[in-house]
Amino acid sequence: MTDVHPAWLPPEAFQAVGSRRVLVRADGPLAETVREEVARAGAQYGATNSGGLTDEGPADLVLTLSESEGADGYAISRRDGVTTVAGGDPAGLLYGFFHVVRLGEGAFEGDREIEHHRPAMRRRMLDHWDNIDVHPVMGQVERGYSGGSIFWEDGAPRPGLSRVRAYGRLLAATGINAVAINNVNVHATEARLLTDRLGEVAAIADELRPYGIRVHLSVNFASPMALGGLPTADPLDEDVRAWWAATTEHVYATIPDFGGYVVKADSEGQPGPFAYARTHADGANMLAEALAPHGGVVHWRAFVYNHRQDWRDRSTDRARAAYDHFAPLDGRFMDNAILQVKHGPMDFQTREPVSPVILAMRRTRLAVELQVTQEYTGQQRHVCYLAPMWSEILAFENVAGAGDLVAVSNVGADRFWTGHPLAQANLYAFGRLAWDPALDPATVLDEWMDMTFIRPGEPLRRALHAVMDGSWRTYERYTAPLGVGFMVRPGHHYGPDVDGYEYTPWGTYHFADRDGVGVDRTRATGTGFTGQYPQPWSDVYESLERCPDELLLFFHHVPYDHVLHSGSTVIQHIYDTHFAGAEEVAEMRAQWAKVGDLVAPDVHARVTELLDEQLRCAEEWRDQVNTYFFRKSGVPDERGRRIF
Ligand code: GCW
Repeated sequence: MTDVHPAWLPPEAFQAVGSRRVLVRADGPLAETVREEVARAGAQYGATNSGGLTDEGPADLVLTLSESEGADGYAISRRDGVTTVAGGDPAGLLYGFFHVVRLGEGAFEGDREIEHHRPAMRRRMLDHWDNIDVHPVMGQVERGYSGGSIFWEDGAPRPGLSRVRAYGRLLAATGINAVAINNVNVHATEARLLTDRLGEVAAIADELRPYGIRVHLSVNFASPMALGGLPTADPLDEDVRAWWAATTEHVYATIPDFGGYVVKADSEGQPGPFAYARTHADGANMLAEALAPHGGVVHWRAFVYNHRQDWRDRSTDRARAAYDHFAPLDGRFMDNAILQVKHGPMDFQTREPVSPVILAMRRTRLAVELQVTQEYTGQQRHVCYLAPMWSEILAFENVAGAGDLVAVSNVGADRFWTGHPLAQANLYAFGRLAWDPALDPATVLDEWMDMTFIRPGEPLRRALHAVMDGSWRTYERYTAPLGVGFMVRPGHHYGPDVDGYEYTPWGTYHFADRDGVGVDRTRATGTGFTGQYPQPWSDVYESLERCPDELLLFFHHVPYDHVLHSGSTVIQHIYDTHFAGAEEVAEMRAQWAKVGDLVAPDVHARVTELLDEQLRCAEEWRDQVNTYFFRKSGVPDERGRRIF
């Protein structure tokens, strides 16, 4: 435990609070947590006669309750030398406390007009794709790049679950209030977390509860058969419904504040309602009904598509699948059934349009799903600060109005939590943007570095911004061009392989030939996917003239000499961005090399090593993509750079 990196909560982050007199006027478990936090900080930094908790005034910081602030909300103000945090409820008190921590000394200076803070999303949730067992292909954490699970080791809960509470604390400091602890691909061992291994879930819930985090569980749709011995999992079968009701009741008897279920059904081989000719509303509502009496919710994933497609069949378009399945069901889901939709229509690519499902389901509760784990964005070997991408997504139409924001966690048993130390910023930023989607990514990065690097001086601050601010766009430049996606090595998805998925059953094609590249998803001549968008997007994406450059090849198949809005041809754009992307990584590496004296040696060494790998990999991407398109098109680089 002592060896684990403190991420954004090093002891120094508590210096300002720890050296003040603090009065906590509230009761209950979360108020107790705040008291413990204050006491811990006070023990470290309190002046002998004034630090830490005080039972009655005078105090420098008063934490109290005020219902008018609403669930999870708080107000912060300062006058006459007293900073006041008023939480709408005990959770709000906790979030208000961490706000004070973020402000540091700033929380105790001058006067402060009252500010009200309320989360935009009611549920701010991380999904772990953790398994108990180590899966032969996927490892223990599916798409995990930070070592094993923080929950399980050697087939059993980790001794003492010691990192789980620290994890909850880190998450609470960003505003996260829900965690699903196991993989949505629910294998045989993990399915039993619902029944005879429920005690393990309860133990994890006990660790997270003090930080206001509810535990959710991924369940297998076929559980009534696999665990209950029933002959069917048909959602309309009475015995199946009774099994779910009884099983769920037992879950709540064990974990009264259990959050609910997460379900991946009829998706990449997972069982689901289609086997019984039932709809996904039937499936989701069955679980919603079992959960409703206990106040739980089901997150039902919309990631349903044909993963055994024939690449020769040009009429099937994977991007269309979720909308085709779910849009007709709008209005048919129960209130506690939340449709969880990946942010894009494909699969967490570096650049995708917002999924039309999110725009279409006006009568269904929605969760938008992001991927903090960097499956397609460099697997935590590359610096790729994702907040700029998420803010673009959240700023689009009604996305920020979804009630829930969910993301696949990037955390594991690694001592830096996230493999790449700088990937901690993605976890931090996810929580902050779920709280307030309008936050500026660079400001969030400042918050993160102020705590993590203890208010760094200008040189380090500038270097971190130089390395991180533009890293998502840099990554985009050296990987698949203009929104076409994939081009990754099949299976593990790291590094380039332009045709790796071209003739596979996965529905992920770029259709490059000697004349051009891109997927025609227009209504006029293509798959008709553009028709799933409301206006104006339906026409914007349909039109070759109006479609944004960065999504051009997602929506259109164009000749290599097609001229972009930028003035460049598609082929020259491919060359230019790939040379630029690799050069930018070299520059990031140079920036980082300069701050060796300003960062803890272990952090500096790990990041340096990873930047070397990022540069190697970016050059490999550059050379494979450029060579591929040069060979296909025969068009030379205008600037005569080396293409192989
Ligand atoms: O991105 C894909 C991943 C799978 C994952 C799936 C999903 C958990 O490659 O590993 O399975 O998405 O989101 O269900």
